[in-house]
Amino acid sequence: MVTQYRKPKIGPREYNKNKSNKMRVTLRKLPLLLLPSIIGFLMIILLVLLPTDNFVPLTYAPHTLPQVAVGGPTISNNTQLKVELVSKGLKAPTSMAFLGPNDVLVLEKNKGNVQRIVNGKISPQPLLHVNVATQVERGLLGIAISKHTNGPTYVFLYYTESGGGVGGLTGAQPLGNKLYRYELVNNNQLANPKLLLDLPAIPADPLSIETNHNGGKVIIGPDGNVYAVIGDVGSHRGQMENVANGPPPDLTGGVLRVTQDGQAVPNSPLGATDPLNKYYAYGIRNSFGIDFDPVTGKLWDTENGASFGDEINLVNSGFNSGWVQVQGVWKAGGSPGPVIGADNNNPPKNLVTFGGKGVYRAPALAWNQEVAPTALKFLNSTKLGKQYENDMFVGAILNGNIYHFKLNQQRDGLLLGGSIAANTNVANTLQESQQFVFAQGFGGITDLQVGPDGYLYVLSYTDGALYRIIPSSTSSSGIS
Ligand SMILES: [Ca+2]
Repeated sequence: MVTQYRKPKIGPREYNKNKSNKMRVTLRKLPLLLLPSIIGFLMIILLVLLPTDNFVPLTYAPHTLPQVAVGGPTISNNTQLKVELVSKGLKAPTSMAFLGPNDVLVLEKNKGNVQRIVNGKISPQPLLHVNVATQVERGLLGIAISKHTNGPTYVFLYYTESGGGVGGLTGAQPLGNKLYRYELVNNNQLANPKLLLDLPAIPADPLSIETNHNGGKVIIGPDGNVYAVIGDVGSHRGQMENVANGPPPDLTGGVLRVTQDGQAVPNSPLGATDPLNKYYAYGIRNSFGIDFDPVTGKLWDTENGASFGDEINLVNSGFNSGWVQVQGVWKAGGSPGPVIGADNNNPPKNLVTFGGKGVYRAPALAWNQEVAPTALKFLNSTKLGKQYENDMFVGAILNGNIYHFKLNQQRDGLLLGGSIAANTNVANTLQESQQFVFAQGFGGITDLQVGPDGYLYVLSYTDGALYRIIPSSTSSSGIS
């Protein structure tokens, strides 16, 4: 995904198409000196036209996103499996978490609603509404659930809390990216919000139009702690982004970890001072996907580069992904620089290491051409066939694909083979990663989860739909 707006891509597809011809004719007649201000004005107009509560944006990130395939999404190379629609009618869904069998909570990015879908039907009233800032990647973004036997059921929500407007140029700045813990009360209400993390939501330059890189995925670790990922939040450039003489740790650019009460976890990898003690990993430009390997208990993430350098990473405790100095395996910049980040034994120079505690690791897979990976999920189930058990599935927002990867025997890397493995785990072309496409045709993917039924659930963004992947032999559940 891009660091700065790419003007031709930020508006809805129709808007760009209608405007482009007229713009070309008009612009030719104008003095070149006026161009910057005209372009600036057009960007403001486009921003004003961006997400509102009544409009499903095609711009989760500043890109044009895919529509669902005609005839629906399909499985690529396995006739034993099929895609089934579970529910539709969601607006810009971002994340989901299961309360129980056929009972799932889904977040709507711009409406700020926590919707509950029971047996395929969206409940008449949302379980909760929160006021969110909505521009570009801001919104209601992440959810995780933790049930306690004979105790409370906690629902953790990550969202960009509104400051009274949609933020940025069209209203008040957001109050922050917030991680709250709610309690499910009487099985029909989210109550008793407790603020666990109060994170930046305003760009490094408050007047900047960058409202991206808010991260937002939340997960409960095998240790019972809460993990949340946040990006550089509109180009913050501090120590957590590997700028040694930049601002001190500011809760941007990393995977954060706290207890379910919001406290730092003892023996944190990078240091004991607050807020460094809330970091589990850092050097992350932006991420829309984290999950724990059910076999090793280790964390993995997806990360988004700009126009190049999307990544899948094993995230050890103290992991440094290398941003802002390296993205993918390349020196970061407007285009791929020299390869400086492909060798774990020879990491990029001049990274911030916090006295050697932070450790760079090369991506398990880096894409040269962007797919914008989002959700990452290990299928801890045999319901789709023994051959997929505990394998990694990764969704993408730009092409609506689900990629399927097998891990190596040590489960610290991916079995990539061929030209990718030979080239330091880099897919230089999209064709090279095509062999890993497991399913396609979704309207951009924002989340993948394994249901209590052991099937793989897929949240599709532009068509506002929830699908699941089931054996072809399974009769339709009648859910729609
Ligand atoms: Ca990296």
